Amino acid sequence: MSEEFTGRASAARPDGPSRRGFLRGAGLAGAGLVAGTGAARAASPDPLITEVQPWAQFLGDGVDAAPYGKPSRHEAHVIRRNVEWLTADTSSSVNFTPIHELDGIITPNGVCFERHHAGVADIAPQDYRLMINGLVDRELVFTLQDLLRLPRENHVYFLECAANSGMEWRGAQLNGAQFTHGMIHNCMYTGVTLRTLLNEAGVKPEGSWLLAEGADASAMSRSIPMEKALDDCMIAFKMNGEALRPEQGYPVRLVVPGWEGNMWVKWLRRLEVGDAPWHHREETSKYTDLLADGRARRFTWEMHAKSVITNPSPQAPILHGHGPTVITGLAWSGVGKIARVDVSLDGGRNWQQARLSGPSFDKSLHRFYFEFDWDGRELLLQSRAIDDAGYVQPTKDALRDFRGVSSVYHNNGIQTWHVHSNGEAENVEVS
Ligand SMILES: Nc1nc2c(c(=O)[nH]1)N[C@H]1C(S)=C(S)[C@@H](COP(=O)(O)O)O[C@H]1N2
Ligand SMILES: [Mo]
Repeated sequence: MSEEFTGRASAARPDGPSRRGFLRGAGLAGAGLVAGTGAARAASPDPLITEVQPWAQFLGDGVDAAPYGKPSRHEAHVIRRNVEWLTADTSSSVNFTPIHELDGIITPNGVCFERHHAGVADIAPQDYRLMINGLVDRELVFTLQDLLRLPRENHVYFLECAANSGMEWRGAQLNGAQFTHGMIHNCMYTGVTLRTLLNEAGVKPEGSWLLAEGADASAMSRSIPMEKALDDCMIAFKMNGEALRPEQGYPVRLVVPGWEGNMWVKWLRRLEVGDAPWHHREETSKYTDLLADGRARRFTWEMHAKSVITNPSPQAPILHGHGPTVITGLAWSGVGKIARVDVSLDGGRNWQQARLSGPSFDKSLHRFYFEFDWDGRELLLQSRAIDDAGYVQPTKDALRDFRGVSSVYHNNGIQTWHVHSNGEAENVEVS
């Protein structure tokens, strides 16, 4: 067996690396660098380097300790959180993704925000059925096994609740990116396109709308235009490689790329083809946008380009003091890809282009970084997303001019964090 697997038992070796030896090594490595960022400190005596630590003196957990792994116990604060006063009851409520603790573009399954209207339905895979009826040549019922016989696709998409940032319409309210922007997650979905499914049933020529219905007590019936259904919608049974979580609609949910979250029907049980949008139920008809003049917009399905700086932010202050500092955040558009993200340190007066890193998929989160040397100055941090259709994320005031402040939904205005000289950040607005 290799040293790698047997080395632990002799970890408390008396001949461990001496401090002198280690520092010499560090010096050599340092000499190879042309110019550092200045992010590291100069080597100096530190027991965490020079002393053998407990985790190297004893054997750790074996391979049977965690058959399904969990994050390090030191990451126990990285959890979904809800806002108690927001809803009367947790089964018709929402919690928020801890976006200020994540990086890259994929949301880990255990922290994908949840939005339920009647709690989580518990469905055994053998009891799962999906029916297709209405204006079709053949009304069909699929079991999960039936669905697994159809050609599959993989796609990474964000799901944003239309109410994300909805509490911010009248002014800065919730102090944390998790709460202002955390009704979003981004997963790789494995499933079958609606095109494939509907072809099995054969849509009649007059079939122009699709009603999607969930198996939970809320049913969450949603009307989707056939054009969208046949374009890029899919049913998914896997997220990020594993079965959907119960919270996300196990065993099957609808994926409606780029469109507001409420259409992504979970615990999907029926697709009915019709020739008009269905009458929306009372409790769901509130998915409209009230305009400044009192009229309402309906069927505002697309999620427009938006971004937020996740670090620093109120729950994630700058802890390392002055010097090299990484600003990072997320940008997305329900229309396509993100072409560019700009960052402002002074409340939108001056903008500099941020660096996108990681895969750039259609209707997916994009990760951006902006590195700079912080001198301790107070900052008014903002980010501005521009998508590949040329749409520029608006300021909150520009949105209000058009939409008023009576809306709850579709607030994609530019977020401002006021970073104080001690590194703490606060949700504010600038005009
Ligand atoms: N069956 C069913 N589907 C549903 C809901 C629901 O309550 N029941 N909530 C919708 C809403 S409003 C949103 S924003 C998304 C949330 O998906 P998530 O829980 O995976 O975050 O699911 C949608 N699909
Ligand atoms: Mo939602």
